[in-house]
Amino acid sequence: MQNYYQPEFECASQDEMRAIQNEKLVKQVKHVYENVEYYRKLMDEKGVTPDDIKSVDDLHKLPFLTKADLRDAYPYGLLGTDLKNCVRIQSTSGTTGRRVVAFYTQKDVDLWEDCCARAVVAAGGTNEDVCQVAYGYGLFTGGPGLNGGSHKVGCLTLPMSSGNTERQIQFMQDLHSTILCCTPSYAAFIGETLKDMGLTPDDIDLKAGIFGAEPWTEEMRRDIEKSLGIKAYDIYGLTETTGPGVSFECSEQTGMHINEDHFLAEIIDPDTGEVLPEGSKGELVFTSLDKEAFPLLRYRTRDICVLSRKKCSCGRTLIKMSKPMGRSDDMLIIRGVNVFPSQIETVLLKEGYSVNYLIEVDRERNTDTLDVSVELTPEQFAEANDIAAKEKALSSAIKSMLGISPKVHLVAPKTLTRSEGKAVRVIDKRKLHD
Ligand code: DLL
Repeated sequence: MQNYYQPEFECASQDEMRAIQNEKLVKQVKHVYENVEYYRKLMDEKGVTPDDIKSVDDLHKLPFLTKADLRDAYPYGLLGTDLKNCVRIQSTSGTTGRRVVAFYTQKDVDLWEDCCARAVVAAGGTNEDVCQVAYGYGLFTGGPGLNGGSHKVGCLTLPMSSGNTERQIQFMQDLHSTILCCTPSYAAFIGETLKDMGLTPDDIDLKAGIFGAEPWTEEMRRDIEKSLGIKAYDIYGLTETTGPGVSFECSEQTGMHINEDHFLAEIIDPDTGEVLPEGSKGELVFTSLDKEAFPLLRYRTRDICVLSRKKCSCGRTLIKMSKPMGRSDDMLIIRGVNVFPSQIETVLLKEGYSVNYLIEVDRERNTDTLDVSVELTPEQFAEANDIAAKEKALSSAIKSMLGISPKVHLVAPKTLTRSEGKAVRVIDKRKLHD
């Protein structure tokens, strides 16, 4: 039987949803125009006024916001309300040189937690569950977001934060956790540690995981599901639009339902900005329909994916987005070929290797080099013979996927650094030289 947290929105007819969106959009554009000088200027430059926006059909008339705008307006330039009405900030780690600081009113926090609660219920959560939140707490949105969602559903919430993996497993056993929330790379590490501790999935009570904040492949999903004995659900979001819960997966596991009563989604051509029809692959753009404190309109995420309104067996009518393949700025161009790290991950897991890998790109004598280090499992290591032949075979499997040959290094177990949050699996040394 399917359960919903807010069926009136999650299962609304398309006409009902459109009416909600139209009404909210008109109000939100006025709110932004009146309160956010930075965006008002962009609208004025484009010659658009709030009166031009009468429904979702007029959305395309509004200007885009980009990460560069966020940098320009940092920290208060995109605030939509008085600072005294704000109760919280969250922020990104800023590892790629950008730091996003997002502001929330109490209402914003409340709606954000509702979005996360929808995800918890879609993963089978009820007030009988014990939900272990092992996303980082603090400025990162993962911990606070899922914590709030889990509370709203009435789960017993374990605010573990990430790290201290053996203790995570001990708590999991002692308190009979049934749902785990963390990044997929940390889930894989927890699965590996469980095994190292001489335990199996039968020794824990987990039934579901809610994993997101980074790209992960279907192959990785299957690995995690096996190592923890669970069903693994994807969850997506970004600090700019609140955090996790912009979209979430249901039992069908064929893409994530976007909470489109709060976030209006478009797909555009990243080069021209042209809005593309449903089913086309392109850059995801979000307009937040309710946010008071940080109300971004037509925000370009740089995430590449596809939208679909195909009927879903779970009964939800919310539009779905495919797993993002990675951000357009994560794409590597190696010897002129476009490479997404997820393509390499797919090959590695298909060939029976682990998710512990590192991609290094460099430039030698004006030619790009691609090195892929892959950790062997203890079993593979114990029976390892003819490593050179195995490296060659893996290199040609990657070549047939990408069209370019990497240098593959099969390395001993536990030699690559494990991740407790978002995994760093790519080092582009070319950027360091520039
Ligand atoms: O990662 C929010 C979040 C926390 C989502 C916990 C899910 C779970 P940021 O740190 O601002 O926010 O990073 C946002 O991470 O633009 C995507 O590129 C990537 N991302 C997030 N979720 C997924 C996912 C959080 N499920 C950026 N699959 C986004 C692929 C994801 N990429």
